[in-house]
Amino acid sequence: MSTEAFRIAMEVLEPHLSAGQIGSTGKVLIGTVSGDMHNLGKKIVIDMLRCANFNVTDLGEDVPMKTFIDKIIESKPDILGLGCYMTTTMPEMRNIITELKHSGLRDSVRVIIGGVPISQEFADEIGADAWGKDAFDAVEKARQLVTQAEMPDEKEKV
Ligand code: B12
Repeated sequence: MSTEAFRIAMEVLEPHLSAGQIGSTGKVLIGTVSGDMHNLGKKIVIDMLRCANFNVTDLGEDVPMKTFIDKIIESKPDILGLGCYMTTTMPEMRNIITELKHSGLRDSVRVIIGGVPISQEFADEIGADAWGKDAFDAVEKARQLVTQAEMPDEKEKV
């Protein structure tokens, strides 16, 4: 219920929050991994990213790995956001990062992950670039990832 209240408020606020902002902070492709239908947390993250002037494309829920790969090739995002909300769907995040490497795409996109069972430890384990603890943290980390991509010499873990 609180997520729905947040979203209804954001529909009113968003046009005002982004008014006057020029250009985009960065392009984000985001989705909930295959087998997982949860989306409330992801929606909050998307709203907050949009308020921070990120151009966000939401691929939805239960997104097949192939769709993530095809959309990365098609739209060349700066950041790939993966949401996962059950321990049973966590392995899919590792599969996607492995597939990015096999497809030669890993260096072209920064990967940020989040969701109830996700931790910094898990992000490190599967080779993600960042973990977003909550929506505020997600925006902060996304900003840092875009800055890193623009200044690769300054790359350090976020
Ligand atoms: C609401 C809910 C549902 C709703 C989902 C509605 C919706 N539209 O999403 C419904 C009722 C449909 C549902 C269904 C199921 N659920 Co459910 N669900 C929950 C519940 C109660 C809350 C999740 C939630 O929305 N939290 C609120 C949001 C705002 O928080 P959040 O997701 O953590 O998001 C924040 C951060 O994680 C972060 N974040 C989130 N996404 C992202 C993404 C990125 C990229 C980044 C950087 C950050 C980030 O920022 C967000 C905002 O601060 C949790 C229990 C819990 N307390 O977490 C169980 C829970 C996740 N569900 C669970 C289960 C088992 C199921 C079902 C399988 C139940 C069933 N037997 O059918 C199905 C799933 C079906 C499927 N294939 O997906 C289990 C998972 C257990 C596990 N193995 O890990 C949980 C943990 C409950 C439990 N304790 O058993 N569920």
